Amino acid sequence: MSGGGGAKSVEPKILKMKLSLSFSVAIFFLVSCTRISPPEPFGPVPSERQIAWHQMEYYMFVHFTVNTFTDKEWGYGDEKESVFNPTALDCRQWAKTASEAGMKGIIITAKHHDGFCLWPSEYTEHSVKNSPWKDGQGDVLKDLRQACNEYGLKMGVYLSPWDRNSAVYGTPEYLNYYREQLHELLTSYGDIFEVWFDGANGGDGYYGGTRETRRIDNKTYYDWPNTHKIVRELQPMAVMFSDAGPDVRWVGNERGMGSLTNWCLLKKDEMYPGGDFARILGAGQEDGNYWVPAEVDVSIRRGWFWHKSQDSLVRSPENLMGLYYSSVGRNSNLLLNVPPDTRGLLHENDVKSLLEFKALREKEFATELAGGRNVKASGTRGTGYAGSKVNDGHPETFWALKDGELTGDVTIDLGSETEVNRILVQEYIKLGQRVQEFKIDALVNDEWQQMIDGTTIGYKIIRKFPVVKTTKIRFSITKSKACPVISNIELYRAPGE
Ligand code: FUL
Repeated sequence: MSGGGGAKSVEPKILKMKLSLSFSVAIFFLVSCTRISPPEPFGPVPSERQIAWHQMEYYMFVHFTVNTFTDKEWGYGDEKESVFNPTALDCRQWAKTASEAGMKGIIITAKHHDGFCLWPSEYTEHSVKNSPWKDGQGDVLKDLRQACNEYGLKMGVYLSPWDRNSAVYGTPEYLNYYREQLHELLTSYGDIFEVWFDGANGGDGYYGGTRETRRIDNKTYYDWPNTHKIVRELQPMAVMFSDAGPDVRWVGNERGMGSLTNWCLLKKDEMYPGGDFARILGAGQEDGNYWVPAEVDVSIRRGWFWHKSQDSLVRSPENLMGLYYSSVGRNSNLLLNVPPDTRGLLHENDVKSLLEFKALREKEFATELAGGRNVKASGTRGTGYAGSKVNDGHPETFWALKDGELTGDVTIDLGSETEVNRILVQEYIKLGQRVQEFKIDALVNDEWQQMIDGTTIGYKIIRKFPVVKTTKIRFSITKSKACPVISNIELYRAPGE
């Protein structure tokens, strides 16, 4: 009997357990079914190729051609092929330097305005094939490809539309010539990450011996849309650069100055390479209808090509650090030109400066202070979008507010008094560029002190402020086009200040 009584008292317990289990399962399903969806993308968003480009941040420009040997910046187009005779050309030295300097790729002047081709193009005699270098058997593009592969770098090409050597420049026939050359470059040298089209167009030149001035209409002559199609077809992951994109835009100056307010947006249909748009290009256009981020192209020397007289005028590591803040620190990529000399090598002074700049950068950003710290947000979209997503180290997670909530803040608790003088912030750009205005405050003796009054963010900004000893840093969005979506915040105490 007692056994029977015992069995009776166990059954309700099992029933209870079963009930509570099914309750938990129900809750679990309810929670997973009501999973909060991320904000819808707002405005133009980057393509996959543009996202890959943003992540490159810093890479090398290489200006090298007959000008290197004639001490000119713009060759007239009548230079003899025999002048191109580097004594120790070694693309591996370029790539090794780029890699050690922390760069992610190299873009080379396959052809500059003088028309001389660094590869043995089938369509002209004006190339390495008629130079004494390697008895005319050399191909700089091929050597560079191998070197980039060896050092894990991406490769890009600059094919100048203006060609002061070509007899047919200025006629419709030149377009065929230009496109055949583009075809050669995009089919013979592996994956190309960027194709660089500059805006210097027409003027005097050799032009097959006529030695005259030829003007073209920037807007119509090159029929850019059909040239762009060739790039898309042959290298779908390559971004195209020019004053007006289509994928990456010029920043509007060659001094290395990105704009503090920098929208990745542009009304590119209203623009064309070589047009008069420099004033617009720095800041981009808040109401732009395409994603066209800025690239800062600047040289480590005064000139784009190597000149002996500039060997002592190489930018210092500190100067390069300044360029880094005014480019990568301002939502732009940095394309830093380092021109090889007549040996075909990057000069020792340039290499030294680049490597010291790398060391300086490492010191500047040696210890990240926000990671893993407690973060309190003024609000959140809900589960999965908490303030703590800004310092979890995952680029794919983000803090987001509810649709329609356009302002808010996150406060990072540093745990104890800590010195800070740098902040890095990233929007989750796959959902568009949203923030119009933000502020950074530091808590000092229980009072908030404003350190930065900023505007746009985008892919990444890095901002300096005077050293502050603080327990908490507050990042506030005060104006945004749509609910803000912030994927990353980092804090640093850079030395020496
Ligand atoms: C410009 C050219 O005219 C310069 O020589 C240099 O190549 C610079 C990067 O682009 O359009």
